[in-house]
Amino acid sequence: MTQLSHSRRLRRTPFSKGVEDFGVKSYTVYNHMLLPTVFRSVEEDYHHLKQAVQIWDVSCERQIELRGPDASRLMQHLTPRDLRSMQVGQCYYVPIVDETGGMLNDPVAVKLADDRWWISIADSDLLYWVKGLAYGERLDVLVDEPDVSPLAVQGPLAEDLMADVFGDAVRNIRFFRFGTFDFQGRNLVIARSGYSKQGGFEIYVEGSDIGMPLWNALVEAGKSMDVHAGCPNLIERIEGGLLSYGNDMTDDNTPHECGLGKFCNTQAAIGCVGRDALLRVAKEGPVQQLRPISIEGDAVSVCKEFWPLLSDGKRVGRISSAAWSPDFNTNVAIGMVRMTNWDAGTKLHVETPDGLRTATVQPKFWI
Ligand code: THG
Repeated sequence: MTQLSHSRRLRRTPFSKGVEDFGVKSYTVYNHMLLPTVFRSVEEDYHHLKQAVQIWDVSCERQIELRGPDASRLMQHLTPRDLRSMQVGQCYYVPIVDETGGMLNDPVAVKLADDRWWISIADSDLLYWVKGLAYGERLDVLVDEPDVSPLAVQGPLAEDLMADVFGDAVRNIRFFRFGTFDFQGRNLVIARSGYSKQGGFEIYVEGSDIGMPLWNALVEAGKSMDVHAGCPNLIERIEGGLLSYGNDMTDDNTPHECGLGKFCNTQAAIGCVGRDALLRVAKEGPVQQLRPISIEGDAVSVCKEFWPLLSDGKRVGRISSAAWSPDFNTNVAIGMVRMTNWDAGTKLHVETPDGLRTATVQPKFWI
C-alpha cells in the first residue's frame, strides 16, 4: 500500500492522538482534514458498531458559523428547505444548492439562536460560497470557521455511555435536537444525530484543548461497554442510505435526483439562490435518481470510480458506492438510475472491475 504524505495542509484534529492510540489503520481526507476509515477492519468495525458503542473523530465535519442580524436570512438563501418553523435547539438536514439547483453540499444546520447558526458541512469548500453570498448581498452577518470539532458517539450503547459522562439528562435529547451540557466547566452542544442508523449523539467540541480530555473521559467511562474508536462505516452507511457528497452526488445533481426532495419546500423557500431553477425541475420531476441497488456474487472491490449500469447493453446509470453486507448476505450499493429503469425489481448489469455482475433495483434501503 502507498502512503499518504502528511503536512500542515492535511489538518490533524483535536482527537488525532486518541485515534492513533486505538491503532487507526487507514484515513481518508475530508475538508482537508484526516478522517479515519478503518480501525480493526471495515467488517469488524461494522459488527462492533451494531453491538456496542464507538467514539468517532468526525472533526472533518467542519462548522461554518453565521453570526449577526442577517444570519437566518443568509441560511434560507442557501437552501430550498423551508426554515421558517425551525426552532432554536433543532438541527435540520439541508440540501445546499447553487443558482442552477446543483447540490453544493448536504450539511446539518444547527440553529443556536435566531442570529447564530452552525452549518456542519460535508466534503466541499462551502465556506467560500457562503462568504461570497453574504458579501454580494451586503448582508449584516459574520461568516467563519470556528474551533469546533464534532465527536460522534454511535451504537446501541451510546446513550448509556453519554449518560455516564454528561448525566441522565442527555437521555431526553430528541432526534435532531440539541441541548448544552457541561464538561469541565465548558458548555458543549450535544445533539442526537450522527452518520449511522445505530443511534447516538454528536458532541460539538468547542475548543481544541478539551478534545483529548473529553476523548479520555468517554474511553474511561465506556470500558464496561466494550467502547472502541470507530468511524463512519462504509457498509452500514450504504445499508442505511446515508449519502456521501462527492461520491454519490456532486454539483451536477439536483436534490430531487438525490432523493432529497423531501427536504425541499422550494415554493416556500423565498430567497433561496436556486429557487427558480429548482421550481422548474421539480415541476417535471427528475429523469434520474439515486436508488438502493443489490449486486449479485461475492464481495465487490472498492468503488473508486463510477461503475456503469447497463440494460440490454445500453448505459442507464452508474454505481457510486458499494460494499459487501454480512448482515444481508449481498453486495449493497447506491447508484444513479435513469427513470426508464428505476422501478424496484428492475434487473440490470453492472460493469465492476471484477467483471460483469447482475444487479437489482431495490424498493428501499436495507436499514
Ligand atoms: N453530522 C454532522 N455533520 C455532518 C454529517 C453528520 N456533515 C457531513 C455529513 N454528515 C453530511 N451529510 C449527512 C447525511 C445524512 C445525515 C446527516 C448528514 C442524516 N440523515 C438521516 C437520514 O437520512 O436518515 C436523518 C435525516 C433527517 O431525517 O433529518 O443524519 O452526520 N453534524
